[in-house]
Amino acid sequence: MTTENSAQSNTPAAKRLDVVIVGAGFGGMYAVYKFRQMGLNFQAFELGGDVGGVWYWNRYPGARCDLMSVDYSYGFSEEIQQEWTWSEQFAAQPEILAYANFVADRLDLRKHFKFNTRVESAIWNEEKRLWEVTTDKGERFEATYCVMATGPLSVPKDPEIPGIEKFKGRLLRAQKWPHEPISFEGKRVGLIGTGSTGIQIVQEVGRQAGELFVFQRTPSFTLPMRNNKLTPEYVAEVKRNYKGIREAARNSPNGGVRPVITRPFFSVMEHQRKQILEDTWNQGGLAFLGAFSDLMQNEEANEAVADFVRSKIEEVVNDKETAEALKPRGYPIFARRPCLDTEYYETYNLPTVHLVNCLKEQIVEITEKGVRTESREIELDILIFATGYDALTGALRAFNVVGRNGLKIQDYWKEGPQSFLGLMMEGFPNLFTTAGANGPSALANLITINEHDVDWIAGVIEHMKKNDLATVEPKKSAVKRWMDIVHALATRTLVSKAKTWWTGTNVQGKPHGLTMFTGGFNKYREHCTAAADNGYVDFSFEPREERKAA
Ligand code: N01
Repeated sequence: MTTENSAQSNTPAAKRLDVVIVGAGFGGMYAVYKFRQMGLNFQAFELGGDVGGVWYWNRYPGARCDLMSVDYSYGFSEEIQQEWTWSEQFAAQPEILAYANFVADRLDLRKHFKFNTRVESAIWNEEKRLWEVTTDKGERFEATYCVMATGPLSVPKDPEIPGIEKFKGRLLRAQKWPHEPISFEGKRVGLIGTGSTGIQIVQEVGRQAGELFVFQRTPSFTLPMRNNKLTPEYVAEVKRNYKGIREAARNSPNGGVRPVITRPFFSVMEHQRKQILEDTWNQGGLAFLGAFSDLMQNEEANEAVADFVRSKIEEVVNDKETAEALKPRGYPIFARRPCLDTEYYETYNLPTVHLVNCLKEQIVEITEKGVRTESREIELDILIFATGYDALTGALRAFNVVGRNGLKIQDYWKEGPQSFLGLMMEGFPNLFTTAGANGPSALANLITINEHDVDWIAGVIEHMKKNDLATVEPKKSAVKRWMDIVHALATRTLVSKAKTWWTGTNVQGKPHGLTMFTGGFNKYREHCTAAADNGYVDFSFEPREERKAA
């Protein structure tokens, strides 16, 4: 199908499509593949210059995924998983981006994307029962369906510190890192932010820079990654067993293969607890996170584990004051996303690496020369922001998404994101989100979630085609029921007790609260499967015929 509309004016004619897809991360790429298999007429858009999503943008030194590479990869294609070989247990950004490119080439996906293109608005046209989509290139599209594969972490957030524009040195943002190599040699470098991103930068740049000043407000808990190269024997074994590995991932709470421990903390004796913590700490990776079953419910157990990690910091960091400042306190361990590091704490033993404890010495402003705190001005050649994202809701709220009766997404989400299953919203017919704000989202493997969500969306589209249906949207009652589940589960976990992007507290003026589904990916999948298997009773559909007759 091609053009119609406005032949005479300057406004370009809208191209008619079945589906518009926004985003070329792992969700958008798989959507393109899936919809092409289904024979749909679609167009995909991406603001970046190529595929990869967050891995396209986040090229900062040390960027690495802390899910195992064999898990953090597509399961839908036997060819892809047999042909691609991971080199490390935890892959670094260049390898993950190379993987995204490999998939795009192998499946010939790139031709379906318009890159360097921002979708500016998606507005529901009630009369035509279509989404009207415009881009910053002045193009217009009309699509039956919209799939927003915009990702939970795609809108970077600068710190709320005055004077950023005054800085005369080089300002770098981790989430929009330049494509050319940056030399830190002999430079005075400042870094603001000590979440997963900041931690990865410290351990890398700390070893390169003339001097590194780490401006830390809230210390994070971080665990040893103990990364290793994958041997050919291990790779061969994995490739033989991918079918089982993917099946296990789809049935696991985190969407990856990790043993699920049922042992509560206080069910074993104190010396055994200590031994288990030591063993899992030495094992590395996410083993420590899964040492006991009740760490996110039992505050006393959580505090004991937090104490164990604090004792490890003390063992490693030579300077007592620095060690003390690095010890996280005042929130449960794992309530901020745990990081996996490689000699992060050891970096602070270098004479050139300095921790600036912003809880004692607040940042006042950014100046021409560097950063001014309450007690001094620190002169810098390079200043890096690793200050996180307007996460989960930021991407959709950043453009003009307008549903039925002029309902804006910003208004619908005024009190926080709401949806049915994180996939669809009442009042926004035929619009889907992948890895949405009310699904397991950032709490599980995002590739597993994205594949699942695209498959589920494809199921709805097939159902509508088969039954000659024009629109779908969840019923108000279904949205309410889902959000009740999400909120009830949120009260049972200690995750709600920290100020993080998970709870929206990192962005001024954003509604606070844990809106992700904390019941685990496997349970989420059960809910989604049931919503389809029960004949989509939680959705309202409009038949194609009815409107024709009216
Ligand atoms: O962002 P964050 P991130 N003055 O929001 C600080 C994924 N990820 O980019 O907590 C001083 O966690 C802020 O301090 P505070 C992963 O899901 C994965 O690091 O507000 N500091 C905090 O320390 C992760 O959770 C991987 O007190 C200021 C930091 O900036 C998510 O991305 C790697 C400040 C922001 O931390 C986001 O992580 C990297 C100010 N004015 C990222 N404003 C892996 O897979 C903010 N901060 C390994």
